[in-house]
Amino acid sequence: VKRQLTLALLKPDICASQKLQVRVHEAIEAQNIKIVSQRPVLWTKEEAGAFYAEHKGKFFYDRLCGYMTSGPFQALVLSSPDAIKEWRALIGPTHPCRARIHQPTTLRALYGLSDTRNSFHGSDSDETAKNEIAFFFPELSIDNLLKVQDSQA
Ligand code: YYY
Ligand code: MG
Repeated sequence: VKRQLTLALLKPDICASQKLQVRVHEAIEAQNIKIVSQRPVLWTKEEAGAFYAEHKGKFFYDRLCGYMTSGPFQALVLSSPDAIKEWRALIGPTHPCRARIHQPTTLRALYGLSDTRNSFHGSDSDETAKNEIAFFFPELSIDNLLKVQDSQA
């Protein structure tokens, strides 16, 4: 089975609680999604701005960068046959209040706090997944990882 990689972030509010972080890892593994690599991150404003460059100028940009620099968070590389879609399906819609109405079992419905403090990030395409994995894990070779994953699957 061919596997796909995606980049997930467990944002600062999740990582403020060891218990929550463990619960989220369990939810990921319960979907048969593998956690291939993980690392703690603490961002400067500049790093937040570089990652969220596509949102510069939007009304929520400053509060988004403020949130993402408010404390340590966790970056994960996830692997499954359809990792990008599966992880975004597991986290649910961007806005936790909407998630609670329409998709109440998703992670943002369960743990998200507000439009900005929505607890999770997931890459939205193959191209962005590659770039975002390289952003947080520059030492990883994505091609090698995929080869290993495919031979294990
Ligand atoms: O991909 P996703 O995270 O679901 O949403 P995006 O539209 O890419 O926005 C990125 C990020 O920006 C979102 O996770 C929270 C924040 N944000 C916000 O603070 N307020 C909004 N109205 C929309 C997005
Ligand atoms: Mg997005």
